Amino acid sequence: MKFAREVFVLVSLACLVLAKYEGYQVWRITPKTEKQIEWLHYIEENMGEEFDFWTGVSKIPGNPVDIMVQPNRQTNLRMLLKQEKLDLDIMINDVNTLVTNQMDEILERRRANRQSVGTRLDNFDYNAYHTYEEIQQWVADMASENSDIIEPFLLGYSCEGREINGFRIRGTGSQNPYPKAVWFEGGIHAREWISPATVMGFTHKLIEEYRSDDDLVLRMFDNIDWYIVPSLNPDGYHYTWTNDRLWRKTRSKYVGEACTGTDPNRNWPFQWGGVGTSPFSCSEIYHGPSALSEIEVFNVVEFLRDRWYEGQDFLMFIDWHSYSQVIIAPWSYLDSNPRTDDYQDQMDMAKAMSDAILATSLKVYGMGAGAEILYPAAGSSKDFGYAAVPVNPWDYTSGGMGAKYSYTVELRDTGEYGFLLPEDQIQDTYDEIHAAVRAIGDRLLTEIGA
Ligand code: 0X9
Ligand code: ZN
Repeated sequence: MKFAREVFVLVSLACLVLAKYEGYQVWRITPKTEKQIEWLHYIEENMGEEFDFWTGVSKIPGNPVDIMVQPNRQTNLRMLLKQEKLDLDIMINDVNTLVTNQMDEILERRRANRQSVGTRLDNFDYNAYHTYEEIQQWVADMASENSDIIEPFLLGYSCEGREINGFRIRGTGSQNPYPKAVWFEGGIHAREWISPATVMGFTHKLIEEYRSDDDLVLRMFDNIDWYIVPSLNPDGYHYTWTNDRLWRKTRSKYVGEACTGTDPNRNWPFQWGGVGTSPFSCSEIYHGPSALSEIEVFNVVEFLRDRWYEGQDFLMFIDWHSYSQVIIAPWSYLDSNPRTDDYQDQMDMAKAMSDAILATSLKVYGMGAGAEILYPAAGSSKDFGYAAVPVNPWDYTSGGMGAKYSYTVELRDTGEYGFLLPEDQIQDTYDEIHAAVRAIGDRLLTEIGA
């Protein structure tokens, strides 16, 4: 009965999704001059409600910008682009058909054979996208099936009251009560479905390797604690399954504000509200009414500071996103000279990741400091991850976590499907990232002398 109701809800809501993007297209625009970049910035800042910038305007001439354009704005934007002497390539000709077909395929498979989209661990389908409830179940099942090395935790509740769940992996040979630690979070942006799917996929592979006595993974788990939260924005993620596949933000709504949702990747306390953020609630990069206004972000800060207070030192912080295939280091809040003091080490680590990816799948992942290779974005997670812990760790509104290796990683692809990455690319994505995580483990172990 429960399944029938679930299908009914999904089918009826898929119709909403179907209606929403009729006539929408994704255009790629490649500015070649500073002036064209400036103009695109102006459009992003002032017409962000009409045009959904799937990727931000990069500082580097020659880097493309992908914009989703609604049908009644296409003629107008074409004219403006012509005036600015900017060409366009149509990346996705029919967003609606892509969304609808993908959703139909998912629902059809569920209808035809529920087993094939396993919801319990023994038949969990890592090559399918899962609902938030299924992700939660996966977290619980992973913990109970691997209770010798996995300890689940409740990070807190989302704005709409959903539990946000994660777990810590610590090998049975761990000697230290407070080993060095790594933080991985997925799904902070709701529509980036490949993020939770990848986090679950590579985690599963690592656990299997641990069980088969893989030397590197044994050492990784015995010497480092791995904290993993696959889906950090459950309300937004749920909304992408039920109402709007391309929703990005949280689902909080503030009195007096016109629109719902804050960009959780502009809501972190370090340098909150600075360059590359918006004070307007309808913007996709709305920073929220105050730092940490989003309970989902607050939960992470509180949880990590608690661990730090207990004596745990975070070496790494990765926020998994999509898309563009790039490994992004701090700083993001500085408009110029954004390289940190640890830039070289951060790039060496990123290079090890991208080499491992290349060797696995031949996919190329770029790297660099956020505000140098892309665009500034104050109040983002990677700056929080890197910034030093303040003298008073209970002051959540200042500083960060002091993780030398703090990144945003943008997963596949480079724009063919963008946020609508087909399920048949999930496995290749988590396989290449699994290789990157092994490379991370290897380097971190060397760094701590283990
Ligand atoms: O804009 C973001 O929050 C991230 N991109 S996404 O398409 N996943 O939303 C990237 C943030 C990277 N940092 C900087 N650009 N500085
Ligand atoms: Zn993102």
